Amino acid sequence: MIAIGFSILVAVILGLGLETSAQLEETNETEITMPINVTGPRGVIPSMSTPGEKTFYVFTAEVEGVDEEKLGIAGDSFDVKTLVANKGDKVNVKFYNVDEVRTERHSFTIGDPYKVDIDVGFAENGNATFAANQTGVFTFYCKYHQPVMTGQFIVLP
Ligand SMILES: [Cu+2]
Repeated sequence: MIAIGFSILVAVILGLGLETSAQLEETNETEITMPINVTGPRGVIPSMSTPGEKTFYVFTAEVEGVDEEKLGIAGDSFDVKTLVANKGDKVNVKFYNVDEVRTERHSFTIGDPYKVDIDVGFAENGNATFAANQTGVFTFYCKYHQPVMTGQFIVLP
C-alpha cells in the first residue's frame, strides 16, 4: 500500500517536473524571437514605433498564377499595398528589388506633392526620406508595371 502510494507520488512529481521543463522551453522560445537590444522589466512588450517617424520596408513581389500573355497584365506587385503615416511624420521608405528576373527594373514612385522616385535594378535597393506634410490618399506605383503595381500612401491629419 505504501509502495503504491509512493509510486503515485513519484509519478506526480515527475509529471510536474516534465510540465515545468516544457514551460521553460516555451518561455525560451519566446525570448529568442524578441529583438536582441530589448531590455526592460520582464513582461514588457516594446513598441516598435518611434513618435514622429515612420520607416517602411517595401519589397517587390510576384502574384502567383498570373498568365501575362493571357491576361495582358504583369503579375508584379508590392509586398505591401498600404502605407499609413500621420501628418508631420518623417517618412523613410526602404525599397528592395527582389525580382528573380535579372533584367527587371522596379520603382517606388509617388507623384505630387511628394515627388518620390526610387528606381532600382536587379538585386538593388534604395531609400527615400521625406516629410508627410500633406494629408490625403496618394498612389505609389512602379513606373514599369502599370496599371497593376500600385499601392496607397495614406497621410492622416
Ligand atoms: Cu515594377
